[in-house]
Amino acid sequence: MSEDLNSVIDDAMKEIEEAGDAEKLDQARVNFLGKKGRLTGILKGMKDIAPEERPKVGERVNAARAKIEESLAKKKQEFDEKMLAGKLAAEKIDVTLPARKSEQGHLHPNTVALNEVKKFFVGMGYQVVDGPEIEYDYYNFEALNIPANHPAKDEQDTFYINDKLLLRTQTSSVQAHVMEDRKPPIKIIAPGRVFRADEVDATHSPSFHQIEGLVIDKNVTFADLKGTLAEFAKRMFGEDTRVKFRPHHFPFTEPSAEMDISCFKCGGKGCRFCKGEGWIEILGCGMVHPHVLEMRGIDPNEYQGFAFGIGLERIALLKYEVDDMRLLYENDIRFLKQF
Ligand code: 2NL
Repeated sequence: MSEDLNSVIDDAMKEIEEAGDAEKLDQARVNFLGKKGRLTGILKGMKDIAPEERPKVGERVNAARAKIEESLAKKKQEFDEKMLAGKLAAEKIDVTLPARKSEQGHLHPNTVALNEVKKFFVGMGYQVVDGPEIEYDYYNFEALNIPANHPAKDEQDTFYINDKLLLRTQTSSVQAHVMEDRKPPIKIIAPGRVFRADEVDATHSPSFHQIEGLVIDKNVTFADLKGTLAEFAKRMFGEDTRVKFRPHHFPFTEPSAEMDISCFKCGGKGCRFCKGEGWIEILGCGMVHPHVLEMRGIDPNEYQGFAFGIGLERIALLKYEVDDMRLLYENDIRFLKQF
């Protein structure tokens, strides 16, 4: 009997030691401690042992069971530790690796150009003002001295919502509000989206952006307008940029002009970019019409003003030498990324 028990322990130790994985280890447990296991067999054989021997044998069998259980537990822990180590190794993160870059968005060329324009005018002491895109007919046209029979008012050119409301065709409407709400001195720019019933082509879109400027104070002259816009042109297109003012007509300014800049590609000699002209038109401007001031309750004998309107897309296209406005609206990231 004692021989038998010792050999069971030895066999158990050997089998546990040699178990290569958790499954084999469990098999060893079943082989020795399971219902039909060898140790269980010995326990079952206790009934054949003399009663006075039983406590002693029982004690030895229990000790054997404890030894086998301990050995099983130890081996199991070894497996658990090995498995954890393997898992940790597999999930290891190298925190010293460079981060994977995520695809970043990009400022639209319009936004880049607008930021630059804003920076210039804010630096000159202008305030940036905002206003509604849906506007009263009155503020978009009449307040700006655009008479009822003016061609710009035609339904062909303007998106009307009803008799009184429309989508603003220029941001002067914002300035008309400001002149009503505030007393001079006024020094503002009004950037924003405007709408015209135009067909889409390389230079037209039913929705585009304008930046209009307005200065009203005592003793404001055309020289102030010229100096301001010449400086603006230099900042936007380079220090060597020269400007030229050509007489023009706008209902809301008198006198009115269009401003050209010397071609920044050829310096004025004439090239493909300026279509051989040497000059590129960039904005419209003028002295605020006395009638416009009067309508807003500003005395034209006391105050004068100058105003200008710049097409933002035009500036962006020129700056980035893009020849088709449609590219600005397609939101093709391959195009936008270049700026
Ligand atoms: C253009 C012409 C211009 C103005 C806009 C203006 C605004 C007020 C009073 C007087 Cl409140 N004038 N704005 C003046 C001259 C020209 O824009 O061709 N823009 C692209």
